[in-house]
Amino acid sequence: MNDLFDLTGKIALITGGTHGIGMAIGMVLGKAGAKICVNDLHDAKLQSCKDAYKKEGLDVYTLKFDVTDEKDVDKGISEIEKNVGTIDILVNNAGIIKRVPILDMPVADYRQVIDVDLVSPFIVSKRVAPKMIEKRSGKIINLCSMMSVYGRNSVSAYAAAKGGLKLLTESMTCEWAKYNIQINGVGPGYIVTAQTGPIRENGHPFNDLVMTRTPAGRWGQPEDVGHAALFLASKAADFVNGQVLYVDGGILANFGYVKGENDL
Ligand code: NAP
Ligand code: GCO
Repeated sequence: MNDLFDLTGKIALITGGTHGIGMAIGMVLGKAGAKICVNDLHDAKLQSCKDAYKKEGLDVYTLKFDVTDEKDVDKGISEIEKNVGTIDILVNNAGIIKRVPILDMPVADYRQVIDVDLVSPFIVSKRVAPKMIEKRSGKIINLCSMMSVYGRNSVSAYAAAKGGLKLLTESMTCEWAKYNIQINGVGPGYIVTAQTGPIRENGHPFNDLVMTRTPAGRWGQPEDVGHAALFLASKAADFVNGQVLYVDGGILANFGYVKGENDL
């Protein structure tokens, strides 16, 4: 049974994985036996990521490249192929959010979010997939969101990107599933990371909303998402194609539930 989740011999790239959800996914896959590679934009973050892995008794190959820059991605992935090997598991995790109402949002900011959250999974997957096709084996996991299916005020670019990413996941599946590549999304709910720092502060109305509307009654932890990613990266998911697995404590399943108000 445990063999189903054993990733020994597999090489995984987690984009933007130096902290938060990406780091948790990398550590979970690393503990399952995979060799983990992580990229980011900043040397200091790559170094602190290395230290964190070491503390857990794990090894990580880190390198700097920008996922929105096709040439940089090509150079970075060539370096991984040369020094580590070909990528078996790609986790398109790098992402940004800008919480600005539409009327106040400069077009350049809108474009930047689309570039990181929607264009970069296209760039990185397009670079990695040919070797997976050759090997007739591979897993691609795209970090989607509840905003892949719902809008919310002030996050228009993010929602447009994550909605698009869900459909890019489906389109990749249509083109590549026949090569035994499984492409799926994981859709975190509200998770404790730097990205949600500003809306988690005590007394912030959004914190109250998450706490009262999430049936599980808590924010998610990055490891919650890591465990779902392990399933999608494993043999156990070899016939799971083009899905988004939501890891949200039930908030998407919930219509109008407010803790205390309609508990029977
Ligand atoms: P995070 O803590 O902000 O981490 C995002 C990572 O992406 C950072 O390491 C960041 O690097 C990296 N990154 C951004 N732009 C990049 C670029 N151009 N090239 C390379 N790396 C880049 O976010 P998180 O909360 O862990 O989220 C991870 C993913 O899950 C994102 O796609 C996010 O949208 C998604 N998600 C998060 C939540 C949540 O509640 N937290 C919910 C749903 C979906 P730097 O730190 O160096 O800038
Ligand atoms: C927000 C949040 C979300 C989450 C997540 C939800 O402002 O609504 O930051 O966008 O990060 O993507 O699934």
